[in-house]
Amino acid sequence: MANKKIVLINLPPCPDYNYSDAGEIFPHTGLMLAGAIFKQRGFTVKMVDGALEKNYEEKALAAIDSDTVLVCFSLMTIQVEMALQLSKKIKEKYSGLILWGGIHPILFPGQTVAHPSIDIVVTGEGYDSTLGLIDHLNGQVKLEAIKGIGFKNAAGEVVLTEPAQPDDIEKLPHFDFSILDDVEPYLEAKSVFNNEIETDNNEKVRLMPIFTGHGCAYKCHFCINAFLKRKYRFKSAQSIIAEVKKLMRDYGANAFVFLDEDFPISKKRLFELLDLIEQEKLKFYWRVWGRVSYFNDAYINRDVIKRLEKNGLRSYVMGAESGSQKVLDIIEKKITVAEILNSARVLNGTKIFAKYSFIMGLEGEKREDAAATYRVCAEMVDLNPKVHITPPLTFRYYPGSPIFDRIVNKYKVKLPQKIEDWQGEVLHEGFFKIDAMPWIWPDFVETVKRMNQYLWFYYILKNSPKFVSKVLGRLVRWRLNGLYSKFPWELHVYDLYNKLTGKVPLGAE
Ligand code: B12
Repeated sequence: MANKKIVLINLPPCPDYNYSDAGEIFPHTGLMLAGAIFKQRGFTVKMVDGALEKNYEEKALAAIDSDTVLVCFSLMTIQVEMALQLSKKIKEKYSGLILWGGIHPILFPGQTVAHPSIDIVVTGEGYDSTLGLIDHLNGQVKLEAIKGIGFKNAAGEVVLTEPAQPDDIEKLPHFDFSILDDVEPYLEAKSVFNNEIETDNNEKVRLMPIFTGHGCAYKCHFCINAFLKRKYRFKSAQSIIAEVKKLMRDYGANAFVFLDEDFPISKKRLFELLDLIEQEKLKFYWRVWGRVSYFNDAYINRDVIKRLEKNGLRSYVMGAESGSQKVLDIIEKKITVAEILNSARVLNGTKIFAKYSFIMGLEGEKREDAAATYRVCAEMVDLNPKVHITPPLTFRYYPGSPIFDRIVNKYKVKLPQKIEDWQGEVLHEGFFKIDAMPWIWPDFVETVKRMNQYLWFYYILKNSPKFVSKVLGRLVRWRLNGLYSKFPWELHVYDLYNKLTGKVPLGAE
């Protein structure tokens, strides 16, 4: 064999993926990390990316040849259907190993690897398991000696090996973009809001991701990091700056997304990063994820905001989760509604774009709590008309969380027992639909859908100067405050206007 080859396959984010509407696309984190490790150890690595290319199935099949020793997928639950379909096709022509990594195999390793088209699953964090796989591919160890995987033994029985150690972040390589055929399509900073990264001299944004932190220090009840007990580990400011400089030099990048659940949690690192940017007179733009609670006199105060802005911070993404303090406390988010509103207020008028996500249907949530969420969202738009609020998503229950076991047992929910059953109608917003959520109020799905449209409409009205918009704004605010979704005539009028003017409709039927 000339050179051992590994084919990595990233699937489209969902089965009905609309390529023409695609926003930002970054190369897949799990596959990029594994790819960099394989490449460092002498393998030829080829990435096929279904998030970019519609004909990814043909490309993947064409990439798999007689040199190929391993084909890898990494997937969420919503991608099971596509992964199964392609794995079956690959098995028809290729007798080597097919591996599935990512969140779905981690949640359901046994039933996943039981399928005949899947040979290996990665059951936890990937660094140690990837090194073990390399030894296996080099003929040095058997599969049973590799930590953190599942496979079928000679008798066809599923074997899950002992868990791997959590990744040591300093050992994880930075992404190796040379495993991609072409980096250019990933560099374009397409965003719902074109002005997210405001450049000083109107220069074109060339955006690249850098993996700067793994896991999270908080234990919010709803979060996957808490169930997986992923502790927070982070790369140093020095290592980040070295990578920034490399990517600026090699790819002409001028903006970076720091992939990290909570970048500012280490004050020391944040200030070291700022010191380095200033000392080395570096000019680049960046985005981080962080908590709403850091905007206070003792930490990110007015002076620090100015310093961050001057040194290129352009986007700060926050999980706000709920506008109801009761719900925030139940889920142990450890933030207050006042802090959510304050973060929107202090970022108003700066170049730092404030982005938020919310969740609906959390445990204990009542109709009035949901109304509080939309009321707070509207207040945030009042305080900072440029905020970006992702339409609230429905809470998902993952195995490992106490709430999941309680609900499944109490309501005798029948979970899919085979990997083939994790597709189609059983899914809602990317995970298993659990209808038995006792606190969910009537008309939840319909009301949330409609209120999300009204929230978007409110944002548009607030950013529009016309008098009629101000009047309509009051009406829409009234609807959001009270979850009044009946007779949505304003949405229909707005949609009609959009259709007549050729703009993108709101989606109100
Ligand atoms: C980035 C991200 C995305 C990205 C990319 C997805 C991806 N596959 O990476 C995008 C934007 C596409 C995305 C979309 C969605 N996402 Co998302 N997303 C995330 C997020 C925030 C981070 C994932 C990540 O990069 N983690 C860091 C890496 C290092 O960890 P990792 O992926 O687990 O990889 C490690 C191991 O698993 C292993 N590994 C993984 N792959 C491989 C491969 C090989 C070969 C090997 C050896 C090892 C290995 O090694 C890695 C290093 O330790 C997670 C939440 C989270 N905190 O994890 C949600 C999450 C994965 N998303 C989720 C969901 C539901 C979605 C959506 C379906 C729904 C939605 N609206 O949010 C949408 C898609 C719908 C659509 N219409 O587009 C859920 C998935 C739950 C599930 N059961 O599937 C999560 C867990 C969020 C949550 N808490 O609910 N998402």
